[in-house]
This record gives sequence, C-alpha cells and structure tokens, in this order.
Amino acid sequence: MVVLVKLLGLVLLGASAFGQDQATRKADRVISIVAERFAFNPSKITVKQGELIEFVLTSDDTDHGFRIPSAGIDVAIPQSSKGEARVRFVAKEKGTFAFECSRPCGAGHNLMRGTIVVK
Ligand SMILES: [Cu+2]
Repeated sequence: MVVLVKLLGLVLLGASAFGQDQATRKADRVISIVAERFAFNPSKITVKQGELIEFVLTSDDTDHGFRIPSAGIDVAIPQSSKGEARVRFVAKEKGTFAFECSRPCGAGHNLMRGTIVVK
C-alpha cells in the first residue's frame, strides 16, 4: 500500500521534466558534483529516464548555487569545508537540461554551467 501511494505521488507531480522526490527510498544513483570558480565537475551528467537521482554538491572554494531552471530546483552550495547540499529528483523526461550556478561567485560566474542528459 505504501508503495502504491508513492507511485501515485510521483505520477501526480505534474508537467515538469523532473519530479521531486522527498521520500526516503534509496536513490538509484548518487552523483557527487564539485563546484569551484568557475566550473562544475563533472559538468555533463548522463542519467537514465525514471531513475531517482541524488546529487551531492560541495564547493572547493566559495559559496555557489545549483539551479536546474526546468525543474524549479535551486539550492545553495556551502563554501569549502562547510558541508554539502543534497538534491533528489526523478528524471521523468528524456532530453538535455541545463544547470547553472545561482550565487554570484566572481567574474566567471556566468560560465558556471552544465548539462544533464536524460536517456
Ligand atoms: Cu556563481
């Protein structure tokens, strides 16, 4: 029964290409991304449609942000040694989706971009 409710919950998340899943089930994939002036590493991430993805985001220098505009996701990445941010989502649609830094972090801030490819 619990499983059924959860499945319905995911279906009801709507038109966004990404469904947010706050549930406690284990992520299908955990992907670590390191932010630093002025890049994300890795900056191209390929996942499978339907997977529950968890990003673990850390910084090697100052405060950064992680935003996926098409998913309505925007979290702060704390500065180096001040912890991490975690974001979970379900890759519902195939396609290529941009992510970017969302905290002004210096001259190359606008270059801090990457893509998530859902296959
Ligand atoms: Cu930035």
